[in-house]
Amino acid sequence: MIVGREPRESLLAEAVGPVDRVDLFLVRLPFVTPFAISTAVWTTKDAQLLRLESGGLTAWGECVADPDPYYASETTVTAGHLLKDFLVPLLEPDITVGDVERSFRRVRGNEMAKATLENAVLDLIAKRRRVALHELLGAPRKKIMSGISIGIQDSPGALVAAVEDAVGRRYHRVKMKIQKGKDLEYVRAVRDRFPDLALMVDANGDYRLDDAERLAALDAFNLMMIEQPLSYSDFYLHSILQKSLKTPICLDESIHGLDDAVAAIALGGCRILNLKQGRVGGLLESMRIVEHAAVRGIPVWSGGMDETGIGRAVNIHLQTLDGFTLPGDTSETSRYFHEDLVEPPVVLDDEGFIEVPQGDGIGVTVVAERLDRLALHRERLR
Ligand code: OSB
Ligand code: MG
Repeated sequence: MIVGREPRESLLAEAVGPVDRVDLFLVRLPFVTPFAISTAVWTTKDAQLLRLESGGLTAWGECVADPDPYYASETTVTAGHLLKDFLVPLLEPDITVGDVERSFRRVRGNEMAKATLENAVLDLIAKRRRVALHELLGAPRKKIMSGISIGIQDSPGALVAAVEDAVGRRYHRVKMKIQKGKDLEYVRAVRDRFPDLALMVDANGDYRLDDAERLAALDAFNLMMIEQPLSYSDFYLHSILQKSLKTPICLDESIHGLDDAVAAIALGGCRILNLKQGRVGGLLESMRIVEHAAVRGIPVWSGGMDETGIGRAVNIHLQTLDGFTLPGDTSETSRYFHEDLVEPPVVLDDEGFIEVPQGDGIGVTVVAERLDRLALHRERLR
């Protein structure tokens, strides 16, 4: 396995170097169609972007926090506050990547804000070394698998139509969002139409342990997994629920770092992990989780947060690591946005695979004119 300790240790020892200028942008990109989960409906993607400038190089980090606390407790505003007042001030010229992580430990929680700065620092270091981000992480170039997350629809018929479209585009697996009452009938409609489709559901915590029987009824549909059926902060009740389900439970919201992954796996609270690098504080912590899960035989896949092309590129580079054994929530750009911030867009090849962007660092370029037009707010931090 290439994913090992050595590249990470040389990476941890690398100096961040002088950063000449730091800017924070709040952008808003309209979605092609609204995206509904059990707790929220989003019509736009709002994101904080952090830009570092150093020795003629420009590096980016995208924060995955939403404008509301309906998926996670962090929001665009809290992340902006943490970056401006606590995290960016820690960037001293002589600190190393390892020092950045260590200095972050004093700041409790706020993993999404931390990941934003870490992403930008790693993009900068990769660009300075003139390597792609995946090389910096120690993984060889490869195509990655695609997957699509389909929001809650108004009727089973509308859902089947959306799944038909996804299958036609050759996505490797389809995830459908469910909530209490919009579950069995919807899953049955999709399963009847596509008996062999790699299919899973995501409840975003809409159920309680009392609903165990209703959830067990999903066992009849040969789902790959049920993602986050119970509370966003729980592993223990998930471990009880898992005992009464044949379908594997996958945790998303509950996992904020390696310690959570260790505990959830040890308890039997999940048999699969959705790893969102932004939710666990960045790429370095993601690498630790991937290694730990691999040793425990727990499959890992990369989740998504409907990112712009910046965060999407990071997720793609990350998935070149061994240990990402299942298709993730990485879809083509055109399913989210008519116009993204970056070039080139993500596309699927005719077998549904995604190429890692070419070029140094994240390998995509932010189009200045689009950034100007789509920014709601900008602030120079240094
Ligand atoms: O629960 O995985 C989730 C998007 C926003 C917030 C939470 C989730 C999602 C997705 C979409 O499922 C994943 C994507 O296409 O990026
Ligand atoms: Mg989820």
